[in-house]
Amino acid sequence: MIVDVFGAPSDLGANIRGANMGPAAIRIAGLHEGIRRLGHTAIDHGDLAVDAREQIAEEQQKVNYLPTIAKLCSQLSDMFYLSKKDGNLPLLLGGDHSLSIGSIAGMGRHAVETGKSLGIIWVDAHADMNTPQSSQTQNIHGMPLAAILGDGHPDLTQMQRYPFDPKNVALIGLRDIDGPEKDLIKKSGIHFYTMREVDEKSLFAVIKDALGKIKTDMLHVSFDMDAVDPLYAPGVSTAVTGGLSYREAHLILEVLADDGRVAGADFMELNPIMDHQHKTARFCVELVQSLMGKSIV
Ligand SMILES: [Mn+2]
Repeated sequence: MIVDVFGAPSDLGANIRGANMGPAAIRIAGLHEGIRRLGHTAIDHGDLAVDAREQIAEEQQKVNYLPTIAKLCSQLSDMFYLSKKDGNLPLLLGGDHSLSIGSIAGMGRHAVETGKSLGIIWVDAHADMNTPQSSQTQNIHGMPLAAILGDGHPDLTQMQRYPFDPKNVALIGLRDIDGPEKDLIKKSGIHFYTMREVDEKSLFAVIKDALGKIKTDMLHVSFDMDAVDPLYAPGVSTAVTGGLSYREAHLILEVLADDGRVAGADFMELNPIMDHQHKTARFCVELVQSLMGKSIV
């Protein structure tokens, strides 16, 4: 398998800074060796060119950097689309989670052109289902899943060519949801699994349930590092206690690898400023390896 690696060094979707350094930290933690050790080929396409926040602050602060985020997402959409056209596995290194609007738009474009169906497994402590109407902060990294499903800033929703069926979308790891967002999730028709479900039924039961319900040809996995408990992944912008354990995080990706339908992936929100001695970046590389077929024996 050929893995196309794309770095998106932007934290413009968040108000806490630092996720823009995520791609570098993941590479330094040994991403490429990790992929190659599994027998795959890693081709690094480098980082998107992202303006410094200070360069664009004055004109774009008021609109939460929407024009720049939309431009980056549209570039990522092209990159993911072309990677799929080559028959490869595109892998996005974040960067804040707003950038998944772009990677998934590219996956959707590929799905439309090839007539294949596409589902999403979104692993996250948060729902990322806010809309410009519901959001208290207006941070765009709180809105990507809603935008992907068609509700959000037109600059972000218009690039989605694939009409996602909410029944083909699963959110796993939830434990921190804004008040108005609760209603949006319930009304959306997506499958969602909170940490309570993970505790009650086991992570294995939860991911198997989601994969049983989502019967699409392809899956895109969007993994927010904050889904993992801060004990194992302290290097994120918005840490929430009570998350996935070390093994639960691996297991979800191991089961996805066995499933065989994963066609694209994002690993998002790694914030090296918050990290302890590179721990979260190294864990991120381990998780990428699990998704790419690394097994214990
Ligand atoms: Mn997220």
